[in-house]
Amino acid sequence: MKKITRQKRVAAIHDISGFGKCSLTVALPILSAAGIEAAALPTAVLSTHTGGISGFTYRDLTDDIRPFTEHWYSLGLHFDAIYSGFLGSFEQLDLVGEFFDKFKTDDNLILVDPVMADNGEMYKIFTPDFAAGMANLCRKADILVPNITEAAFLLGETYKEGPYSKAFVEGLLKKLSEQLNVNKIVLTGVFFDEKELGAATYDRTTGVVDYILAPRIPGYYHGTGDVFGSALLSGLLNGFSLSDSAGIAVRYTTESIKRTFEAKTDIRFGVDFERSIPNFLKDLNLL
Ligand code: PXL
Repeated sequence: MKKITRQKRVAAIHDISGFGKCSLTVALPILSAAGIEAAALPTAVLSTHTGGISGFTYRDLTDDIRPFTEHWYSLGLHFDAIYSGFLGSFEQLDLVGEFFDKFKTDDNLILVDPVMADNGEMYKIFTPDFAAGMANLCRKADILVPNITEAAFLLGETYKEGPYSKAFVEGLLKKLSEQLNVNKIVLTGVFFDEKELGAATYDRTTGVVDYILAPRIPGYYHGTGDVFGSALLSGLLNGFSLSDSAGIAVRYTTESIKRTFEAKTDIRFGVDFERSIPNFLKDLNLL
C-alpha cells in the first residue's frame, strides 16, 4: 500500500437529480472512487435532470445555501477544492459567491463549471441574464470548465457551430481567461473534424495551450460534463498537471460514453461511468 497521506476534501455544489446520472449522483461517486472526501451542498432536488425528459419535479434549495455555509464555517472545515456546477436559482449565484469568499484559502482551488447551456442554447430553466451573473461568479474561480456554448454566453458572443479552428478555440480560451481574470481554462466539446472530440486547456501563467482529443462516438450523451469535471478535479487533487488531468478526464468520459453507446441505452439516461472506474483509477495510478 502507498504511504497514507492526509485525505483531500471537496465541497461539491450541484443539484441532486434523482434519476439520470448527472451532477451530485455523478460527482460524489467519482470523487469517492478517486480517494477524495466529497461534502455535498445540494442546490436543488429534482426527480430527473431537465435535458430531454419532461415532467420533472423541482425543489429549489436556495434558502438552505446560507445556513449550510454558516454551519460548515462554524465547524472550521477546510476544503482542498470547491467544485460548483448546476445552480438552482439566480440568487444562488451570489450565495455560492459568498461560500467561495468564506472558504477560499491560499492553498485551495475553486473550480467552476458554469452549467447553463449546451448545443448553442441555454437550458430551458435559465434566462439570458443568468449568463451575466454566472460570468461574475466565474471571476472568483481558479479553474473554469465551460463547454463551447457556455464559453460563448460567458463572453456575450453568438454561438458558432463546429468543426472549429485552433485560432477560434485559442481565442475563446484567452478571452475567457483575460475577461474573467481566471488563470486556468478547460474548454470541452472541442473538435476540428468529425472523427475526434475532446478538450483544450489553457494556463495563462505559462501561455501553454494543450489539446486532448479522443475518437468521437455518435450521439449527445447526458451528464458527460459532470463526469468530465469530476474526473478533472480527481486528477488535479491527485497531483496531476492541468493537461494531464484533462487527459484523464477525456479518456474516462470517452470510455463511459463508449460503453453506453455499445449497450444502446437511452442517451438521456446518462453514461456508464461506474464500470469505467477501474480504468480511471489505473490512469490516476491508484490501482
Ligand atoms: O449535467 C448538467 C445538469 C445538471 N443538473 C440538471 C440538469 C443538467 C443539464 O441539463 O438539467 C438538473
